Amino acid sequence: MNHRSGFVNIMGNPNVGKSTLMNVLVGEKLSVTTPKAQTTRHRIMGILTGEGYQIVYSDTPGILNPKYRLQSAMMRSVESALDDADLILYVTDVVESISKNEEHLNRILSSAVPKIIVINKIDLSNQAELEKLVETWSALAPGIPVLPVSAIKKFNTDLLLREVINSLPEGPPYFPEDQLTDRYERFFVTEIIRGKIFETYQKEIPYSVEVEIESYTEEPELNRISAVIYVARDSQKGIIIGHKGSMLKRVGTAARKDMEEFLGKKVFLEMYVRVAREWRDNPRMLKKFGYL
Ligand SMILES: Nc1nc2c(ncn2[C@@H]2O[C@H](COP(=O)(O)OP(=O)(O)O)[C@@H](O)[C@H]2O)c(=O)[nH]1
Ligand SMILES: [Mg+2]
Repeated sequence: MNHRSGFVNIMGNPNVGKSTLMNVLVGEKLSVTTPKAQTTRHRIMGILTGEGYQIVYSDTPGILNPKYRLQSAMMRSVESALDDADLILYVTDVVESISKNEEHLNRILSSAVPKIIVINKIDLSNQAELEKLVETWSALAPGIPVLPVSAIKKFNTDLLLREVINSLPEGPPYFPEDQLTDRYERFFVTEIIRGKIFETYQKEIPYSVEVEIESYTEEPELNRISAVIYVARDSQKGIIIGHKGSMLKRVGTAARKDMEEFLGKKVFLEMYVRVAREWRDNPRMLKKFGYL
């Protein structure tokens, strides 16, 4: 068989498990996954090269109706994912309502790009419920394959991989075979911190935070990383830091551990908190953070 390659964009509503699924399909933890919606803000590529194929996955932010300029920028990256795909994995799960964001769903379903509908989280369902759900999706999207999986339990994910390969056009690899992603270490380091912030703080806080790496020095024994946590309001600064710095310390320790695992190297991590008032609506700041 000839070599197959292509761009596979993972789309769907927030929190259905898009990032978890991409990490499983690629076999690396590239994309931050948390129980909270809207963790993923950028498009992130995950490249899987195997015998006779190369798949370039893109994990995208979940579909939403924008409230901030930040979210409009996130939605533009979703839109662009519709244009440049050889295959779309439309991810849904066993709990979300099919009619959620119906308009976007219809746009995706009616686009000319080949698609696979992936019903994730089947570990939370039972056989009878699942059969009904598969039937409903098959009726809604005639001719489009519907595949139930569990990203967390890695159930049916090998089958999904086969389906993806078979759906790709013939073509040469786009990236060197050892390349895993289009992003640099710095990006993953900021994402690790953002992920820990999502896990540590409640309510609006994680959504008000952006992380920037101020300096990144690679020394033989360790990487020295200095990061700034930006918040949108003065009052949020104290919350991030916590009593005598306790919260920030917790974030730092957890983030450093993950970084060391990811980089296979010791890390010295410093973090500062700064206020960038209402940055989510500030075009200059959005540009600085790479959204515009
Ligand atoms: N039970 C179950 N939970 C899952 C599965 N896949 C993802 N999740 C959880 O769903 C939540 C959202 O996952 P995430 O990948 O961040 O979703 P995204 O917003 O679509 O990227 C996280 O808490 C995941 O652990 C699955 O197969 N089964
Ligand atoms: Mg995500």
